[in-house]
Amino acid sequence: MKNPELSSLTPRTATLGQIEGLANQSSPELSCELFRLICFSRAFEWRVKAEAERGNVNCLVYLSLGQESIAAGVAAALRAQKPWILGQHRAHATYLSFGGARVPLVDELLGLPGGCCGGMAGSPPIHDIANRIIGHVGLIGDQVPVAAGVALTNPGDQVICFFGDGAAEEDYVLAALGFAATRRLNILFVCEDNDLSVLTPTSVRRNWNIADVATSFGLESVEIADDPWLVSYWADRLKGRPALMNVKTCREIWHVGTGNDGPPEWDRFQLTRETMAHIGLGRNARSIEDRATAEIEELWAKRLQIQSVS
Ligand SMILES: Cc1ncc(C[n+]2csc(CCOP(=O)(O)OP(=O)(O)O)c2C)c(N)n1
Repeated sequence: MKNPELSSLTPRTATLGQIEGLANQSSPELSCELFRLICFSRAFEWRVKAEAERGNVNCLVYLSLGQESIAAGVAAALRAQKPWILGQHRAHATYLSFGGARVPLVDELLGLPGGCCGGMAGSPPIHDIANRIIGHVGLIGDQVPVAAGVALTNPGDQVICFFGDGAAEEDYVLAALGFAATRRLNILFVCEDNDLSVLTPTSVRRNWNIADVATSFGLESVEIADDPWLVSYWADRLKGRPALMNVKTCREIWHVGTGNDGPPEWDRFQLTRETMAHIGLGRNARSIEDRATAEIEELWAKRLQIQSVS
């Protein structure tokens, strides 16, 4: 039972941690890159949804639609450093934003042998070791202690570990945060806080805040909304040391599968489009959207052809 008086959970708003004028002060290159990564992930996800509904994708599908601005923001800030990436089970946007090979991802979802898990696993354990993207294994939050191991054995490399607000409650996740703080591991932990563990809201599950816990361990921590400019700003500032970002976001699609229960609390994509127009990049944004749609069409058409003859 929720007892609001005892709860230190931060209220969910689309403007949490907002920095006035941030998008305006960002370079047009950064803004267009953020928007490009977001549009590519979204076009990919809508295609997965369509192909699942047509019966061409039959595996377990976890969509990150609505949450893709987080991966985009972190990737735009840190991808050039060639970080190690540990994603959660809902990681298409993470995989794509950090340059995971596209064809093996599509093949995985289509059940083709060229898939990154031989076409046998679906969304959860997608990985691309050549690009330092390590797959999730199945226990929620299992990637967090693995991230600590990767950081311990690769000193000097940046490690970025994504996990959900539900995973944040696992004992091994909390232990790994403490270990990272103690050993000063170079890990940026990113909690993709969509407020839901399957269907249960955070306020029913706990009264504590993961950013407070991380701070108490000695990690630098922030709590923000999923504005891509803000995510990018903080990812850049928190790199190179043990740190945590708790990013409030909205899942547009069911926990698993492709249905939805109505509009999300806020529509980050529409807000991002509006910001692009506001900072004078509306025309660029439209052509980025069109290009993403065309790229996805080309990518999927070829693989679907192969699936149909195999
Ligand atoms: C240790 C463990 N407990 C339970 C599950 C079942 N399970 C799979 S996903 C999930 C919810 C995860 O929520 P969260 O970490 O917030 O990520 P989200 O799905 O919201 O992105 C649960 C409980 C599991 N896979 N592993």
